[in-house]
Amino acid sequence: MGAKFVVFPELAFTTFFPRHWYEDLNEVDRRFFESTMPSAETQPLFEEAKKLGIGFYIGYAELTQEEGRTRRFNTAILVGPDGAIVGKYRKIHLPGHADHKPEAAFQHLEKKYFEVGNLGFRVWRFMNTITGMLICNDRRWPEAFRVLALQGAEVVALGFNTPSENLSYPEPPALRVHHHLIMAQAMAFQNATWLVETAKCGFEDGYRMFGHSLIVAPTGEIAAKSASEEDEVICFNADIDLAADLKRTMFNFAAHRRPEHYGLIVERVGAEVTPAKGP
Ligand code: CDV
Repeated sequence: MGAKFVVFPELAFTTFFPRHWYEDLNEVDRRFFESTMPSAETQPLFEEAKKLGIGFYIGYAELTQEEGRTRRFNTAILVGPDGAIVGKYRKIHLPGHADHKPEAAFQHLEKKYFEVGNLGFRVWRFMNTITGMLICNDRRWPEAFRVLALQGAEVVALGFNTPSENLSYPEPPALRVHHHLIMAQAMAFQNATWLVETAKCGFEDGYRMFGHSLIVAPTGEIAAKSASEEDEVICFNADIDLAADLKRTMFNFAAHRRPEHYGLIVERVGAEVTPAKGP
């Protein structure tokens, strides 16, 4: 297809293991976490990409010794076409729960297995673009995209794992896909960036993932979308400058943003009812 940059899903080397409860964290580390990147097992991917001159984004479970202790992150890296790791992002919005819910159809234990990422939302000069990284649930939070856009992001890469079934309450899979699509289109347009979102799809461990990998243009239009729940590659020849007019006019942040009125966004976490007094 002539692709120069490939985006793989979140936790691409393993099953989405947070759907399972494990008592023994040593077993989890052994089966699912990477303590070096690349490793003997992952090196062939780096070599093949280098041979083909392809840069890539890939997500994995990262085991690291930092600040004198073992730490676990849900991580993504940006790898240049020369095979060198250019950037690292550790997932900040961790959904789910930390406790065992044996009555549930499956678990979502990201809060048990991972710490909140400690590297912030950053962008890198990468393959003649300015590229930022996010992971899965981050795509539901406008703040994450805006922080990348304020650093000039032209491309946002994001891998995800979203089950077709809602763990918390019954919801038709089509509605879940609808939310995925409207979020992606809105985030790309409002931040005038290209957005590449890559899914796990079909049945993994017997659990269905809704797929719908996307490439969204800064116009908010879907440029490419997977069509099935089978393995697929989607490709688009993106004009990185497509957003230039949008960034000069409607979303000229320097001209139109009013951060003096946005303070609550960083001061307050949960919603509190605080009605205005007076007219
Ligand atoms: N891997 C994820 O972060 N998944 C979440 C949950 C809520 C399904 C998501 O936002 O898609």
